[in-house]
Amino acid sequence: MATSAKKNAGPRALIIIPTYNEMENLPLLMDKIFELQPNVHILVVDDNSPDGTGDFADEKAAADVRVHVLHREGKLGLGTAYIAGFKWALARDYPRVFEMDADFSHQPKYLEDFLAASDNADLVLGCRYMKGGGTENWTFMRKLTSMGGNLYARSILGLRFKDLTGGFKCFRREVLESIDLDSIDSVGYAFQIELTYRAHKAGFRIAEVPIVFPDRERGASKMSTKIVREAMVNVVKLRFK
Ligand SMILES: Nc1nc2c(ncn2[C@@H]2O[C@H](COP(=O)(O)OP(=O)(O)OP(=O)(O)O)[C@@H](O)[C@H]2O)c(=O)[nH]1
Ligand SMILES: [Mg+2]
Repeated sequence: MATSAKKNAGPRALIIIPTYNEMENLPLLMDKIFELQPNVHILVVDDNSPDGTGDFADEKAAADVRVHVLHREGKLGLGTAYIAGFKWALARDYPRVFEMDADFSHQPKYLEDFLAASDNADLVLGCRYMKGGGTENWTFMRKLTSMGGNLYARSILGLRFKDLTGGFKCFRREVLESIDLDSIDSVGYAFQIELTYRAHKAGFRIAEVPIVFPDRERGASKMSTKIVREAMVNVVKLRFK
């Protein structure tokens, strides 16, 4: 059948990678992704990285039709970078949309597991806190913050998913279409929690796949205590919205 053949010929997914100073990681990451998943597209959302990450992404895009770039004026935060990426994706034909960090904490080898799980789920979450998942090289404090944050969000929001703060996710486009993206105001971990909560509230099927999450080896972290505080406040706000 001509229509289904045409449908199958398109890319399997768009992978959105927000970047701020990821020159040490992005070239390696893109190569690895395409080595394992030649039939995906990548959208880099770069916030005018001083280290030239955006220029590198432009060069890649000029040479490879699978690569796309969104430039923003300055460091505007992870949440809004994803929202800009989601809108870009929805204006095109991608059946699935990934969120993925540039720093190899989200390992490309798991992409296939997400794609397989998304045959029977509308949203797939990469989960560190189930059999087969985990974290590597985390300090005790980091573990405590992450596990505590998850427990806190799960109990306040009444969700059964084990990893709500992770940012390695695969959405079917219908989920993103159903969410009023402009009404999301969280930026950090709260952004991840809010998207999953909204998908759950809207009745979408959510699955978790185990991932091992190594700490970043190259480049600098952009995580801050402000983001942890925002998550604590916004989870309560979400519950009563
Ligand atoms: N476009 C854009 N990307 C960002 C911004 N902040 C962070 N990122 C990117 O978002 C991803 C996650 O940021 P990280 O610094 O790794 O944050 P994290 O994973 O919570 O912290 P670490 O585990 O310490 O690395 C990376 O690809 C960053 O380059 C931002 O303001 N704008
Ligand atoms: Mg990271």
